[in-house]
Amino acid sequence: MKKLNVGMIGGGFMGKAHALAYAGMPMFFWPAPAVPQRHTVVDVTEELAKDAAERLGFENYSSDWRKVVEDPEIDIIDIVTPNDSHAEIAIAAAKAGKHIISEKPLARTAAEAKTMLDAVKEAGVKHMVAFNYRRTPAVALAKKYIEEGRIGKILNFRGTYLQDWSADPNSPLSWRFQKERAGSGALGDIGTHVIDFARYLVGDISEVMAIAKTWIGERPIQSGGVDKLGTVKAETDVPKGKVDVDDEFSTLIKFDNGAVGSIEATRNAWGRNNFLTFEIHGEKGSLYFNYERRDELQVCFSDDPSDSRGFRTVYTGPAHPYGEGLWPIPALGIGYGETKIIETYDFLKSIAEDTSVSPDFEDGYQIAVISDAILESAEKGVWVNLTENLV
Ligand code: NAI
Ligand code: SOE
Repeated sequence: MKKLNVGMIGGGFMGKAHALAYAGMPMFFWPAPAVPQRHTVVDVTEELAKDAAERLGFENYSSDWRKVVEDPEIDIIDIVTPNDSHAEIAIAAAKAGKHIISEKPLARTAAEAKTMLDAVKEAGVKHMVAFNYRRTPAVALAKKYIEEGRIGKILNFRGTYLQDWSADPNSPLSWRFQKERAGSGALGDIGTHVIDFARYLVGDISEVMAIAKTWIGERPIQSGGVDKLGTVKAETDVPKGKVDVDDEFSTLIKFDNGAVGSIEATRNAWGRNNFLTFEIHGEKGSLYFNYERRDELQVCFSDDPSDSRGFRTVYTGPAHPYGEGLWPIPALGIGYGETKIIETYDFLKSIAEDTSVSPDFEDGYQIAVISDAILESAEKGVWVNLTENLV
């Protein structure tokens, strides 16, 4: 069986999720299209990299991603670092002929994302951006119903991503609150997942009209590079630094195909955890998904008997997308790890079978164009047409 060596850059939260997926994928999808080998992990110091290798099961470690990108033994570069390093690593990896999976958002701006897209196209390597939530079986099932025409022509998409881990002003000023490192705030960090849903399920977005807000203007300065997502609070008397990204945004959207809708995201919504939802209304039915109940797709079809019409729950399992590899009984429980396992499966399949995979860097770039347009619209208070924002 074909083996593919992975060089993973970054050993934080996503390093853990991707390492789990490399280990677990062949256990779910067997025979695997190719078996990923955890070859080398990189972090910013030798100490952090060694620790990551031990924790995450990598054979080797390094504090120099450039050496790993050039290593002839490596087939895949996996970018799980904060957003400011995605472009530099991806462009070097493409030049070295490596296949690349990068965490989202692809880059801090559309212009930066475009340099990455150009590099992978030029090199002819496989590329994927890790919007893993679309690989939740219930989301893929919604896509299947839409493609089968089960809800007819789509009229409206309403998407949210609400969290509360940054609602406490004492949650430290990690890289996620710094424009230079993150690009934007809730928008790039979590709003992009909803934009990915909207494009995946409904189609291309043509115009946006947005508002954006920063509620907490400064936060305690954090020592160390890893973002603990508000789980570790700062001491009360540490110096504070400026937050220069959005805490939340809301936007109206128009799609190319005539559908309309809205997207909103915040990390300051007390009581909301991973409240990533969509509700889609079509001429013949509606679909509703909430990641906090990710085994379930709520469906209502207009031709259901009128005396029992209403939302009902489909629990995903063997009869649904990716069911052949996952658990044998519906509602046994899809977790975050499974979405990453499916993502890894699809990426390795595209390499082994020389096919395209999505979302790819083109999608990542288009999402960056939409994100830039949302910020521009929020600043100017006007509708922004996306064709004018292509780089
Ligand atoms: P994190 O802060 O937990 O970990 C980042 C790791 O990268 C740290 O270990 C840090 O020391 C290391 N690092 C930073 N610069 C580096 C460099 N130049 N070379 C090598 N290592 C470096 O961050 P987290 O949460 O893992 O986020 C990483 C990326 O994953 C971000 O782009 C983020 O937006 C994305 N993400 C995606 C999620 C998803 O659901 N798809 C979930 C969480 C994060
Ligand atoms: C923090 O908001 C975060 O880890 C995001 O970075 C991820 O993309 C999201 O899936 C979970 O929350």
